[in-house]
Amino acid sequence: QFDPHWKEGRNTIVHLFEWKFRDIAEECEKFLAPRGFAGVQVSPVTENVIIKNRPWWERYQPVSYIIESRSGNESEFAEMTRRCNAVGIRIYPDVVINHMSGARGYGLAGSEAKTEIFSFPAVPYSNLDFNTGCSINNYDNAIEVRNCALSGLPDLNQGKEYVRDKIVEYLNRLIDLGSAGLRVDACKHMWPGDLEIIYKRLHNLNTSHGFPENARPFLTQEVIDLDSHPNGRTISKYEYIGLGTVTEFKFSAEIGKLFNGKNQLQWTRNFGSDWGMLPSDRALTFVDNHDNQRGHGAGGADILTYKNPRPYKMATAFHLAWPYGISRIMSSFAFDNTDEGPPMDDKGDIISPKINEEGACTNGWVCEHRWRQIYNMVEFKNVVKDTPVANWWDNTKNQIAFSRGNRGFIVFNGDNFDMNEWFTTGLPAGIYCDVISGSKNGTSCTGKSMTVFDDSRAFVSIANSDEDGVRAYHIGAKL
Ligand code: ARE
Ligand code: CA
Repeated sequence: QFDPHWKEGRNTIVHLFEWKFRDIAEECEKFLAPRGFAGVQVSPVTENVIIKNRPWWERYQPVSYIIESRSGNESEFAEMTRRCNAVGIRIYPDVVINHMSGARGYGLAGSEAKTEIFSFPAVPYSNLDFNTGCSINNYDNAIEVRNCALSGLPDLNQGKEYVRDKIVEYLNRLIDLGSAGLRVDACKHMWPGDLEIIYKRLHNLNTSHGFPENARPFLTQEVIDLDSHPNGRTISKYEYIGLGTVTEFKFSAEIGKLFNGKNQLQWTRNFGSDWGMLPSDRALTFVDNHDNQRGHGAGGADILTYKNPRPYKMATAFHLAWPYGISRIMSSFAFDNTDEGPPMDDKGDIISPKINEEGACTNGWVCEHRWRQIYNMVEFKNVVKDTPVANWWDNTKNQIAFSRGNRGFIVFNGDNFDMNEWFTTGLPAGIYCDVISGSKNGTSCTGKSMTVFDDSRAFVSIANSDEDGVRAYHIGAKL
C-alpha cells in the first residue's frame, strides 16, 4: 500500500481535476506517457448529488456507489484504465467513504438521497448505518472529529460490519477495473483501526492490467495536519502512516512560504523530515491541491497556485528537483470564485480541454502539467533518479544551487536582485540546455544554454527580469 506501482523510469502523479475519463485516456497516450509522467489522480467517480450551478464540490457528496459522474460511466472508466495502463500510466481514483451526500436530491444515475431520514436506497444505507446527532466543531476532540458530521455530511459508521462490506465491495470494484490505488478522502474523520480492516480486505491489483502478482493497491490518505507531533493531542498524520501514504500538507504550506518570500531558500538545505514532515516514502507531496488552491482545506494565503505563475513554477521546480516525497502535480481549470465548477455547457456537461499549437490547454482549462517548465522538470526527476544532492551553494539569502549527483544541476534566484555566479555543477564537461527557458530540440536548445568546463565549473546568471527565476540542466539535455 506504499508503492505507487510506477513504471520504471517514470515519476509524478498528475491530478487531472474534473477531467472526463475519455479525455484522460487520450492524455495518457498522447502526453503523459511520452513525457515520463507516472500516474493520474481522478476526481471521485461515484454517482453524486446534483447541486444547483454544479459546483466542483458536488462530487464529494455521494448518493450511491454506481460509477456514473460527469467524468463518465463504468465502461468509460474501464476503458480509461485499460488504455492508460497499456502505456504505463497508473490510475488512482479519489474515494469518498467517510460520508454520503448532505444535500437532498438525486444523482446522475437517478438514485435518491433522502437525507432527512439518512436513507440512500441505491447502496442501500439506512439511518442505522450512520453516526447521527452531532457535527464537528472542535478539532481537538478526536471522537467528535471521527464520529460526527463534517460540514453537515451524513457520517457513515465504519465500525459497522455492514458499512465496511459496502465500502470494500465498492473499492474492490475500482481495483478489479484496473486502478493502481486510491486517494482516500477525509481520513482524519475515520478511525485508523476501521480503515485498517477495510484496507486489509482490498483485492490485489488486477494482473490482466499488467500488475505483478500480489501487488497491493497504493493508498494515499487525505489527512490535513500542519503542525501535530507524533504523540500530540490532536489527530496526527503519524497515526496513518502505518496504513498507507499520507498527504503532506506541511510541504504545501512550507514551499509556499519559501517561494512567496516569507521564508528564505537558504534554509531548504535539509528540507524534508527535519522540518516536521513525514518520512519521504510516506509523504504525498504537492505545491497546491484542489482544495487549498481555492481557500478550502488548509494553508490559507501561503499556498501558491497557477494564479502566481513565476513563484509557482519555481516552487514546482524545487518540488521535482529535491529528493523528497511522492510527487503530485495539480492540473486545474481556471476559476474566479471558489465554488465554480469545471468548464461546462448549458446542460452542465463538462467541456473537454482543447490543445493549441503550442501544446497548451484552452477552453477554460489551465493544465499546469502541460507547462514546459513543469513537464521538463518531470523529465529532470526521471533523469536524476536515486542520485544524492551534492554541490550545495547558497548566498545566505534566497539564491541556491545544487546538483543531483553528476546527472543534474539546478539554480534558483529568489532574491530581488540579479544573480551572476560561478558554480561547481557536478556535471561532465559540455554544453547543456536549460530545460526551464526552453527544451533540447535535436542538437540545439530553444532556451538558454550553459557551458560546463573540464573542472565541472560553469557560469550562470538569472536576472530578476527573466521570465523564470530558475534554471535546470541535466545530462538528458546535453547538446
Ligand atoms: C459543501 C459546502 C458546505 C456544506 C456541505 C454539505 O461547501 O457548506 O455544508 O457541502 O452540504 C468539499 C468542499 C466542501 C464541500 C464538500 C461536500 O471542500 O466545501 O462542502 O466537498 O460537497 C477538512 C477535512 C478535509 C476536507 C477539508 C475541505 O478534514 O478532509 O475540510 N477535504 C476533503 C476534500 C474536499 C471535500 C471533503 C473532504 C469532503 O479534499 O474537497 O470537501 O468530502 C483545518 C483542519 C482540517 C480541515 C480544515 C478545513 O485545517 O485541520 O482537517 O479540513 O481545517 O475545515
Ligand atoms: Ca466519520
